[in-house]
Amino acid sequence: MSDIVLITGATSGFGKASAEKFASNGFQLIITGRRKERLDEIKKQLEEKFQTKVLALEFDVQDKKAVFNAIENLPEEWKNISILVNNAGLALGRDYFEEASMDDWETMINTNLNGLLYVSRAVLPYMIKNKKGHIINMGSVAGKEVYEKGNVYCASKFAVDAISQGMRIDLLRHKIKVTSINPGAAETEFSKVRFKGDEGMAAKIYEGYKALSAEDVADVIYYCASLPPHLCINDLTLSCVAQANCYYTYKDS
Ligand code: NDP
Ligand code: 8X3
Repeated sequence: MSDIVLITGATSGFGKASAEKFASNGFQLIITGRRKERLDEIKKQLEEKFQTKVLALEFDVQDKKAVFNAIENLPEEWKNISILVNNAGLALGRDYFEEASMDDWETMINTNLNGLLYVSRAVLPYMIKNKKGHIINMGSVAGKEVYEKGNVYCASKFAVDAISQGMRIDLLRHKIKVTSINPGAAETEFSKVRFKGDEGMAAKIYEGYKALSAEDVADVIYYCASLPPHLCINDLTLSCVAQANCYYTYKDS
């Protein structure tokens, strides 16, 4: 039987590209997201292209009940999840602290932090039972350095960093690997979501340099997931060659 990987936020960006990468390497996939039509389309494409099995689960990671309902009631043959990619997440707005929307703050905390906690807790019993598992959390360079107007998005990713460290310690006795992956700027739907559909503002973020692609990040996720059982990349930061950190990106004028 093939290994099963569960990827949250598989309707776009890193999650979608990772689904393709794992499917092309013979994994069975559980893909999740809120946009059902996209999930169904991706499931169909992956099954046709890679002759693998794909289960699509539609839920909002902020909704604790929905998360547990979906994962606890998986069909028996889908319960042996060996890899969890906690990828679903977003930034909303890029505003000074005193001007930012508190609703946006709550959505980021509820998605990037609480969502990751709920999905992890729901999946972990299967991994603990099998004494085998790998949790890959999507952090960010924004979880390593705080930039102007990044306030709560950065805080949510610093929290992912802390939770990854905590999980790694507490799950040692179950032989479960925990990896935190921290990409720099990558051209996905991320900025379109952050700027609430303003395509012009989103495009500006990636002007004058070649940002990471979703496929670049998926390759790194897959690399971390495909190492020998005794070897774990705990924490990995990557960026395009034009970006040194959150503050320095070399752009063509
Ligand atoms: P995209 O916007 O392209 O994809 C985000 C994914 O998350 C979508 O599939 C979306 O699915 C899902 N998602 C968002 N909110 C929820 C929710 N409440 N419940 C379930 N699913 C949700 O962005 P990226 O691929 O770029 O981002 C993926 C992760 O990587 C995020 O955690 C982001 O913070 C992080 N990141 C992104 C970087 C970048 O520059 N792009 C750099 C560093 C980290 P749907 O809308 O269907 O629910
Ligand atoms: C996304 C990267 O630099 O826009 O996490 O915060 S950044």
